[in-house]
Order: sequence, then structure tokens, then C-alpha cells
Amino acid sequence: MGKNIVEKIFEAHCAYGELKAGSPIGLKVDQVYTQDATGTMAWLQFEAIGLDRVRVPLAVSYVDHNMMQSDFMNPDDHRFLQTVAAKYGAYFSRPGNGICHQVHLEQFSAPGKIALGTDSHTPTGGGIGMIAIGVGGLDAATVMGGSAFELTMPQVVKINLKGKLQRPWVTAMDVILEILRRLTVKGGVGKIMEYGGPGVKDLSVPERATITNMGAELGATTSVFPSDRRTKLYLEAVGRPEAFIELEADKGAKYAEVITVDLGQVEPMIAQPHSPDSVVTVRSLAGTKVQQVCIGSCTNSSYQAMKAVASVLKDNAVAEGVNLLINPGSKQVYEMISREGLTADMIAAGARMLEASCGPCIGMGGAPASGQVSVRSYNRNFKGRSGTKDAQVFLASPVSCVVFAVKGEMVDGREAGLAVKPFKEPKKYLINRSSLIPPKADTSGIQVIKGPNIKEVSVKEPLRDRIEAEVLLKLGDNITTDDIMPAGSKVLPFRSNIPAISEFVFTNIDNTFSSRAQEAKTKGGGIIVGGENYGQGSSREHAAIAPMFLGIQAVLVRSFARIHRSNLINFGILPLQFEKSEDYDRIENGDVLSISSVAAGLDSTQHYTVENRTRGYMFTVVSTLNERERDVIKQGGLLAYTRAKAV
Ligand code: MIC
Ligand code: SF4
Repeated sequence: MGKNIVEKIFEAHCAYGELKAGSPIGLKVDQVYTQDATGTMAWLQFEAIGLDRVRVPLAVSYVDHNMMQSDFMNPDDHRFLQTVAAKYGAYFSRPGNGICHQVHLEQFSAPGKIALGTDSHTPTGGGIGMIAIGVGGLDAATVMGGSAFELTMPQVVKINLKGKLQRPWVTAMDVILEILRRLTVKGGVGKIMEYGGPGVKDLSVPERATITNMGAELGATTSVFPSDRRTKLYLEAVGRPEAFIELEADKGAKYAEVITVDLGQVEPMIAQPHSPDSVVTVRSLAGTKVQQVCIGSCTNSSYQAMKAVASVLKDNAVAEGVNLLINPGSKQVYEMISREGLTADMIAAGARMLEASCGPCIGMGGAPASGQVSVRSYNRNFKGRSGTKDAQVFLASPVSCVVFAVKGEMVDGREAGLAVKPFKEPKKYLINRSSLIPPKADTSGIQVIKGPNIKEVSVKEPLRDRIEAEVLLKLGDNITTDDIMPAGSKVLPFRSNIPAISEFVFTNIDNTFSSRAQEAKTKGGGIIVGGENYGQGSSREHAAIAPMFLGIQAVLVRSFARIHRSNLINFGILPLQFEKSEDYDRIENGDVLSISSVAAGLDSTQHYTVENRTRGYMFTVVSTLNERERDVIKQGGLLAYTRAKAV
């Protein structure tokens, strides 16, 4: 029987389990990478496991998110990450070297391999034909400790591409926006998107990476492209020809579903506030005034993207009412465009150049003014994520963005009267590894340095058999991890300090949450109730650790997003779902829910009877934990479980 690409890679890495959608499968992982905002916890957890060196072929610690150094906290984290990487045998990518996904694509990605990253946009690597999956820090830590990575085998969906893009004004970003328009932010949950078809060859590796990167917004486990002639050319150009292998689906390969996208029909698209799936054509919003434009992020910061932007800016100026901010994705891209004089064209046109990092994408500077329209070539426009609650953030391709910056308003690039220089993929990229510090063979004598803001990892007590707790917050559908645990320059420095960051849980939705939860903790803890796709977005495990620290016992929802569900389990919070969706409607804030015989329920059907003590009725909830997940929950979380297994 013909195999698809996912099956081929999974089969070659299978440690245990079956390649059957819905069954647990353990995978041997080739590469693990962390970034600073999630990496401090991941490395503290790795330390807590107690090994003397990572047990994966490649580990990389990046610094790209928490770049502001307005006091000691972020630089202390950077120093910790550098020393911990040196101590345990990982590469260290220094601050300024670039956004983890862009640098990883250039320096380490390889078709046929499996990578995990502590960031939801790790699937960027799918552009080169690897399986790259975003996970929470603790999952990464245990895999770095030598464990297999377990996941529930997703369904594989084929996205069949045909035709050619209408270049230069239609780009890979418009393709993924079109897919988001069709499938929504829940459309990929439990699925891997495998691209194929004759249209694949129209796309370069960086373009494919834009599509797989933003596949995260579909809720997909990951996305993957074949590895073909264009992959070979890219690997040769970045100086790693030996990493190439050819990889394509066999004839007759099976898929759960096939979706066809005609590249030739795709138009310039734009996501409206406040969700990446609220997509319409740029043309339908023509004339909307724009006050801020940001170009960059792990989605659109390649050499190719920057070159197109620079060519529009050459001999043009940023409109009077617009602030244009640009962050190239890596130091290499930055150096290349600078040596070619393109940075000069950007500066001359009035752009503000930022460092090669996440920057405004995670609210690390670059917040728009009150009520402003900001258009970004980024991947997320959740309310408040930019740092300004009432800003109107839109998402569009780099070329659409630069057109808006010059015109001061939204206009379809095809009708703007501007030109983009045709792009020819370079035969050789500039290669500069000076900000990538390799692992050392002898690590004796290396001291891990922790600043005063770096606190030890919190652990939960083992699961209680009876949970009686108050519903502290009832929420709607598509709650993001940005809603649960906001980011931004004020909160991010506390990523290594759980007691301090816990004060910000749900702060943008209800700023009394943390104090109410602290109070409820003394009386048995709290429960959070949500709708569909709860916990979509970022992989930040702080959205589980901080609620755990605040005494949350269970999260009861209609459905979960994958990474957040795993993070809840990893930190011992019971993920429950309504058996009957309508029971969601009957619960109110402040109700006291009582669940008894939790342990017995876990060991049998995973159905639990809940009594709403405030309103006096009973209903049923379920958990869908596999065997390992049940053990993890019983022990109070993955760290306790891993330690127990080690003795
Ligand atoms: C994001 O884009 O939301 C982040 C910041 O990169 C997160 C990780 C984090 O919260 O540190 C992600 O995508 O996982
Ligand atoms: Fe950084 Fe934004 Fe990419 Fe997250 S989405 S890794 S914050 S650039």
C-alpha cells in the first residue's frame, strides 16, 4: 500500500505504538529546540530530571523573544540559557542571532527528521520536509532526557496544490490565509496537513515554511511539504547539501481528506481583528486607513520576503501617517540584505529597523497607539497581543504590508501602481555561524548561573479523589493561551518566576481572577469552564503552570487545543469535557461543582458524575486520557512521573 510522507517519517522514528489515527504513538526525536520565553522553564525542568547531558542528537537553546533589557531579569535569563546549554551539551543561539524558527530552518532543519520545539510555530520546519512539532517545555525536557515523544496519532489531510501564484502580489502568506478562511482556527485540530500536488514546485522552501508556520493557526499538529529539487537547491544554498534526502508520498497514499487549492486563484488576503481566520480579500477593505505596519516575525522574515519589501521601498517613502517597523528573521538575512544595500533602502524610505527577533509580534515593543489600525505580516492578531487592547490588528503578506505603508491605506497590490523586483533564489546564501555557540565535549567545571528572578519549578500534589471547587471563570469558544497567560514586555520577564507570573492569569479578561483563585485555593481550589478549542495558540506551559500554582483542579470545556491539553496534563490539571455539550449552558460563574471518585473514574470508563451543588443537578463529564496520561495525572504531573520512573 502506498504511504504518505507522514507515515514514512513516523515509521522510521517509531519507538512504540501504532500508526493508526487516534492511537498513542511514541516517536524517537532527532532535534529539540527551545526559545527563551519557554526555555527557562524547559531547562529548569531538564535540570530537575537530574541528567548530566542531553540525550538527543541535537539540542539548541535560542534567545529571540525577551529581548528588551530594561532591568536585570531578561539578561539574567539569557545568561542562564547560555550557561545551561554549555553545561548540558546544547548549541546556544545568542540574542540577535534571530528568531528560532528562521535560524533553525537555515542552520539545522533536514528533510525526514523529527524536531520538537517549545514554541507553537515549530512546524516552520515542515517547509523543508521534516516533521516539526510545537510542545510545552516539560515535554521537551523529558525528550531531551531520552524519552520518546508520545502523541495521539493525528489524521493526515492532504492539501493538494495546483497552478501557480499570481506573482509578485500574491504570496505564500495569501495561500495560508485562504486556507484559514476555509478551515478556521479549529480546522486542523487532531490533524497533520501534508502538502502535495503539482503546485508544490511553484514554491521555494522559505515560501513553504511560511505556509507550514502558520498552519499552527489552524490548530494542526504540524504541516509538511515533500522534499524535492527545490529543497535540494535550498540546502545547497545554505551550505548543507548533505542534509538532503528526497521525500514524497507514494502513488495511492491514503489521506483522511483531500482539500484542493488552486494557487492561480488565490488573491491578496487579509485577516481582520481579532482572529487569524477572520480572512477576507484585501480588495474588500480597500481604502481603510492604516497607521502602523510591521513586517517580519517567524512567518515572513526570510531573505526573499525582505528583498521584496526593500524593492518596493526603494525610491518610495513611508506615508506620513504610518509607522513602519521591520525585523528581519535572522542575523544572516540581516547581514545579506545589509551587504546588498537593501537595509539602506528601507531606512531611506523611513522604516524603523528592529533587531532580528520576535519584537512587536509578542508585544516586546512596537505597540500601536490607542485604537490604531496596525497591519502585520505576522501570524496572530489576538486582542491585546500587540500590547494595546483597543488596537485593530490585521495580518497580511509582506508585499501587501509594504504597499499599505507607502500608500497609507489598504490597497490590493495589483492595483497600487508599485513594482516588486522579480526574485531569483540565490545559489549561495551568506553563511555566518558566529552567533551560534556549539556544544562542548567537556562540560566539567561549567557553572549554570541563575539570577534572583529565576525560581525553582513548582510541582503539584498528587491528584485528589474528590474535587469540590468553585467555577472561577466561565469562558466562550477559542480562548487563547494569550487570554489565559498574557505575554508582552511587562509580563514576559516573569516567565522564570511562577509565583510572580501567576498574578497575571486572565488579567485581560478579569483582573480579579488571580486574587479570587488564591482565595479559592484555601477552600479546595477552582475550576475553569470553557467552550470549543480552549487553549488555542501559543505553546506556553505557563498557561497551565500558573493556574496550577493558583490551585486550579480541573478545566472543563467543550473541546481542547492539542498543546494546551498536554500542558494541563503535564502539570496535573484534569482536562475534562462535557459529555453533553448543552450542559455547558447550565453552568454559571461561582457555581460549586463536586466530582467524586476521580481515581476510580480514571481507571475505568473516564466518565465522572458531577454535582452542581449551587443549582442542585447532576451531569456527566469525560476525560480522554491514554494510559500514560492517566499515570501522569495521578502522580500530579509529568515531572513527578518522570522522577518516579527514574528510581
Ligand atoms: C507566540 O507566538 O505566541 C509565542 C510567544 O512564540 C509562543 C511561545 C511563548 O509563549 O513563549 C508560541 O507560539 O508558542
Ligand atoms: Fe516569535 Fe511571533 Fe513567531 Fe511567536 S509567532 S515565535 S512571538 S515571531
